Amino acid sequence: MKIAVLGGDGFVGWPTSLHLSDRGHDVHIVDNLSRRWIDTELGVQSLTPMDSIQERTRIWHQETGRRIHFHLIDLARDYEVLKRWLAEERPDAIVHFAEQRAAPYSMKSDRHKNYTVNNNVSATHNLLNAVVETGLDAHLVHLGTMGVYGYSSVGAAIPEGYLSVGVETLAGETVSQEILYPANPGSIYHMTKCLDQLLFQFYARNDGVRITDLHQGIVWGTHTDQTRRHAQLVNRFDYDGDYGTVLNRFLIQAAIGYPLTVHGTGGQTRAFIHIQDSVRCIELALNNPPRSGERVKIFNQMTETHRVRDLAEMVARIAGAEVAYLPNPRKEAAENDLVVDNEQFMALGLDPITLEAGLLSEVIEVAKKFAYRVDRSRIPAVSAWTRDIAPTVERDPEGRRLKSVS
Ligand code: NAD
Ligand code: USQ
Repeated sequence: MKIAVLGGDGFVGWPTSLHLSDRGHDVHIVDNLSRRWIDTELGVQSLTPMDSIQERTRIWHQETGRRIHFHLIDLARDYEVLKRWLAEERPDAIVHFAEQRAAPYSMKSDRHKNYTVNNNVSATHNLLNAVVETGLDAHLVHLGTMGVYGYSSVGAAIPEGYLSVGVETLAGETVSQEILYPANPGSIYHMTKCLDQLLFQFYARNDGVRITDLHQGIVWGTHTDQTRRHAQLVNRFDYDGDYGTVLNRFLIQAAIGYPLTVHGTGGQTRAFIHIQDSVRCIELALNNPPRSGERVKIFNQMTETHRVRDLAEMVARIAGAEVAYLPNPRKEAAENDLVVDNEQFMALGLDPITLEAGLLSEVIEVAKKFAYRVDRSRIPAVSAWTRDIAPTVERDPEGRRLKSVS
């Protein structure tokens, strides 16, 4: 298949592009490199030294003989360029990663809220609009989030996208309907993914666009089979307070002897998936497209759930680290249970990689190798969800006073 990977320079997009290219697909990365600019804005860098996208694709060609093409397009702002590109290239499938994906970054200031909404919603709408306008019958696979549901399972497993409800009619009968599971976003970023869902619902029904939405949990790990092949194919690895996600942050913190930064009681339960499984799931989704006219196909892309404090304790045990319980910069439930249905990927043959000491240690080893690149002052999470919360998060676990960057 000819596959466009939008956002293919990012943490999940890069290993996905390599995996699909390795499987023999003709891969075209479209990216505006905004994530690299955000590193510059925040004064941080990936823990791993990342080469330019052109250099990365050159090394991939040198190692495998396969070509991955790169196209510099801003999906949110260059609608006409995107439309022309789709009309000329006519991909069979499109994988859409190209959004601002950090919840803390989206809550940093009014400017960051505006940027996240404008970038994410316009990128998704421009894409759908251009697919219809160019008459393309490409299967669109979007990376959504578990966060569209909120994180409470109210005593029942969270289903894959849709919920059966009984509606009482005027005649007193109960009619059953399937609706999108009620959206309950916890940040501006997560809210944009809820808005994306409505855009997908509309375009699937109105124009017959074939869409799969993957409601993904928190991705952990760094290497996949393909990124291991050459030092310059290494994946990006975020550790800072805005883009680093919880388990990867704990592993890096353990590697450099920084107390593990648990927010609040650590009673938050979240869904997780290893980066290798994430790329496998995307391939499975690409191989199982919906028909035109079918409703949006929704998968829960996660393999296990864990409580944050349990993860911290596990990492502390493996690596001999300390755990710091800190004021929570976010507005979120202090404790929650989470049970999630992921039957569809299991039925398609996913054999999950679950958390185990060996894999966690592998990530700690990568982190130790690049520990010299860590700026410890960028570890604390200082983007507060509200003005009331901000003053409570101004000290880091090492007791230093902090100032939020905006
Ligand atoms: P990332 O920030 O590393 O990658 C996103 C890529 O998209 C970047 O290369 C960026 O430059 C590009 N991009 C952003 N806006 C763009 C635009 N307007 N035009 C063109 N390119 C643009 O993020 P990631 O961690 O790889 O996540 C990829 C997707 O998966 C996101 O949509 C995210 O919401 C979703 N997701 C990620 C995780 C996770 O734990 N990382 C979990 C669940 C879902
Ligand atoms: N947390 C800590 N300590 C830290 C960092 C985070 O206790 O140092 C806590 C947070 O308060 C939160 C939980 O860990 O309760 C998860 O935070 P996170 O930053 O790992 O994940 P989140 O903000 O939800 O976002 C990430 C990705 C996002 C994706 C989402 C999937 O950045 O793109 O959509 O995971 S999910 O969480 O399932 O919605």
